[in-house]
Amino acid sequence: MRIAELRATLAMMKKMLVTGALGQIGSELVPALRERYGSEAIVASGIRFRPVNSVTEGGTFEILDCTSVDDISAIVQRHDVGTIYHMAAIMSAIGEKKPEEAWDLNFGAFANILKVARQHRCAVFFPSSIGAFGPTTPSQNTPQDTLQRPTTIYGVAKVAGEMLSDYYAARFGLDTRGLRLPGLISNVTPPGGGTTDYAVDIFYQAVREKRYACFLRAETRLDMMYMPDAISSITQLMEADASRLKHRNAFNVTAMSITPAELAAEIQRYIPDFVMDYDVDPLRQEIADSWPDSMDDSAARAEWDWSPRYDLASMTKDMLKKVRTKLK
Ligand code: AKB
Repeated sequence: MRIAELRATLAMMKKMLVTGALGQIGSELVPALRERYGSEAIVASGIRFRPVNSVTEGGTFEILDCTSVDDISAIVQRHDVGTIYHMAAIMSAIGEKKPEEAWDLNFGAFANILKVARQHRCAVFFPSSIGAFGPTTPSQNTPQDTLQRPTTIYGVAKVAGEMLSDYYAARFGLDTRGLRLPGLISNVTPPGGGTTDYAVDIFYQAVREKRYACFLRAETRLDMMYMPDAISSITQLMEADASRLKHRNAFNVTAMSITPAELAAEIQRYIPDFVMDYDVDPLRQEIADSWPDSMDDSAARAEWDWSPRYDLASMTKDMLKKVRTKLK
């Protein structure tokens, strides 16, 4: 076995820590990682409270406040962690209501993660976002490498996180990788305080009430992705051959570029009497208007073979099926 292969195997044997494991992505990432690598290989963590659910009961779960370097370091040492998936974050709309807190968590806690990762030579996954772009970014087919001057604290922290990740990779040889995720559509854990959350809420309201008041205007176009694709994109990137990666932080990834009106029309194919109203929230509309309409994800496709499975039609069909079962 060559030294590089031996190192890779040893790295694989170390554990994987997921922060923010009870959040929208974490609560689906943890079961997927347990399934893929074995539940003994995964350490899920969340701040402060421990509800009884599949994440807390299906394997190791630790209470972890990522604003403390010492606490992160203790868990990394105790469990012999080799990879950190840092999912703890405050979403864009909530971030505008408490910007200092959002900065401390979305950037400060991530800087702590990198510090600990450097000490213990951990690989790191960073979830950046379409929020890392701003009103001066080209909004159609947004290039991988382009102008990034976001106008939200969420976006400022994402750009800073992307840059600090690349700095640790270049300066300290750390294996940091990241994705610019679009709005995520899921049926396990509801999102909270995001600008793209309408694309989840609409399904619950369509099934329950056959009516939904959307907080974005009908024609607001944004990139979206179904959660199973988001989970695959994360594991695929982290397993990608490092020698093929020209970029690291962070890859544009998308699965569909849709408007509220288009999503409503797709839902009406299954629920013909579904009615969409619009009750626009000026804050979230302003944020959405500053984000791209559609990202170019060709770098991800070329460097690690990214390709989504779900489009608008297949995502809508599956979401309605799962939400109907859940609400029965
Ligand atoms: C949000 O709307 O804040 C998030 C995101 C696109 O990063 N879902």
